[in-house]
Amino acid sequence: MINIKENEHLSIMNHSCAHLLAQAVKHIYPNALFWVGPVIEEGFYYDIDLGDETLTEEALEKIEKEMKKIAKDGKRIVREEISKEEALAKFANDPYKIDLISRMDEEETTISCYTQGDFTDLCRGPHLETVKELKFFKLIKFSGAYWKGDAKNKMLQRIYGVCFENEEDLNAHLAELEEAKERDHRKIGKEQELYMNHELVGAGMPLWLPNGSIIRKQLENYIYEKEQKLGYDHVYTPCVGTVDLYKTSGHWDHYKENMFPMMKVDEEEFVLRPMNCPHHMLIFKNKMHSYRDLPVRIGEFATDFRYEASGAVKGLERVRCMCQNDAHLFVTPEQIGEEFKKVVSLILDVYRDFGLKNYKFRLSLRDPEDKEKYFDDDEMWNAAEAKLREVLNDLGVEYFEAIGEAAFYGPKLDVEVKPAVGPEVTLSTCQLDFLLPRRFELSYINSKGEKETPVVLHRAIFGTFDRFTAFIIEETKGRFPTWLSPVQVKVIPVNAEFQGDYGKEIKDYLAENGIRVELDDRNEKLGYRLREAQTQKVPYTLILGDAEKENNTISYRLHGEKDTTTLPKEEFLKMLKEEIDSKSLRK
Ligand code: TSB
Ligand code: ZN
Repeated sequence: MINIKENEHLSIMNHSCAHLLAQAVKHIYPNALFWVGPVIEEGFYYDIDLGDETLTEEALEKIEKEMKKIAKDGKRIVREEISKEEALAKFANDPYKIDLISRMDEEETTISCYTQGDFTDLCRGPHLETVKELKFFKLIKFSGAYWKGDAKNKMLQRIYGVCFENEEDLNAHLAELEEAKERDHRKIGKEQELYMNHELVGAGMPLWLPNGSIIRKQLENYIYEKEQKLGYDHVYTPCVGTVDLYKTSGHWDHYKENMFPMMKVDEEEFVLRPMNCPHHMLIFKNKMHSYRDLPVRIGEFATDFRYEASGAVKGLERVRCMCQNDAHLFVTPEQIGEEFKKVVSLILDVYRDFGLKNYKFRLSLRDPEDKEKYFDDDEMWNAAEAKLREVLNDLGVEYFEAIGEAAFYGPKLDVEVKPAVGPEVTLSTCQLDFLLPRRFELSYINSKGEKETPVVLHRAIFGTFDRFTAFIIEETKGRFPTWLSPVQVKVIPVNAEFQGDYGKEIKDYLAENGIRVELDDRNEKLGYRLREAQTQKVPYTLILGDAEKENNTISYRLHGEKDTTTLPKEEFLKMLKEEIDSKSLRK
């Protein structure tokens, strides 16, 4: 998809189109007041106070029509510069503009306004010469947006739109948006009954339905097996901790705004945990360690709670209750490189298994100029950062560096992915930490018999099962590989009266052999039942008629194909098992 913000001319166009939108809104809703209307990657939006009015699809169409009319009329867009006092006087009746103007820099003595016909807006510009150039635009959607993004403030109406230079570009963009909507995990999640939300449980607290739970269990088994082979020790720990635990870790001071509030039980003060590191630190500390035991790798599928803004919560991708595929690796300083390499190799391995290609590695380093922001140990930082780079180069991994993006406690590597809808998010992460082991006073005995502090690597390969599932749904468009599919085979007797028993026999045969199979022997037309299996994206559909029944065979059709193949049931099972065991990807 074209990134409007990165294209200078399209940016200007979209910005002018935002003004056009505001002008049209003002014609229809004379009392409307305007907050900000920035250009974004996907076009533009404008946040508008419509008083008690709320928008509808019809209203959006009406606004778009008015925009076309104004554009055709073709007024020039005129820039004017005024002083701060003049601006305050000009917009005296507009609390939003007053807010903007009064916060402008004292040095900013002149303020620019842009006028087109009967509409003037405060704006830095630049803009097009005339609204006539705005021909190929579309209003996309609207939503509520709190003023300044703060839930304590008034809810404004946000209208999104996009503008292009020609019709083809606009149509191509609209088609891409349509496609993105189709693969949005929230849509597929509903269609395929993967998860649900309920207001009685709460925002950002998904309930995994049986189909989604099958996928999650497969993911758990898959990564558990990999981690076992790599020497991880899995544990179970409570999803609460005392406030003191999080004071010791430093989260209480530095992460509190992302946490659910404290609750008191008897004399103890608890929090729902936002991270599992403190628990794992205590497990490490539970016994003495020698350098010979290191690395110690403590893994857990751990439930965490984070206070994400209500506006940011999104399907399975950004939740308030999540399950991390977490581990903390305790290493000697000399082992950092080798252990980091194992983590990156595991990430690559997993992404290969899932056929994922659309991702980027981001290496977050400290800004050497800004020492205040980072844990003070130059030597440690320099050595660690050099090591991480070296590993990535050794593995031939492409990555980009984000200077100044490291955490206070160490550099990190993240994997960034782009969801169907919305901005990029982090999936996998591997974070070096020099500080937490000190805060918990962890130690091991080194080869000279002295006490030394280990370094910790925090890592989550899937990130969370929640976010990874969201991403897999969107990448596969709900056509999961057979090993992940909630239903792997659908058995359809052509006519339940004649082949119903045979259908049941085949279903039982496959089920007994560990295949997830459903029988559709409803009294519905064959075509109807086949179409339903298609919509459910079941990998294999078995069609059983008289010939199959007589010869003890099955005829299968792969999802999305018309041809059928006939095989003895044993051969079909063997083929299917091989495909599942090897975790083959769908073609
Ligand atoms: C890796 N302490 C480390 C851990 O040891 C940690 O918590 N890191 S994290 O904050 O980056 O979170 C790990 C991963 O969880 C992220 O990379 C991201 O993929 C996922 N994640 C974070 N917030 C959310 C959320 N609100 N919803 C779903 N997944 C999330
Ligand atoms: Zn951690």
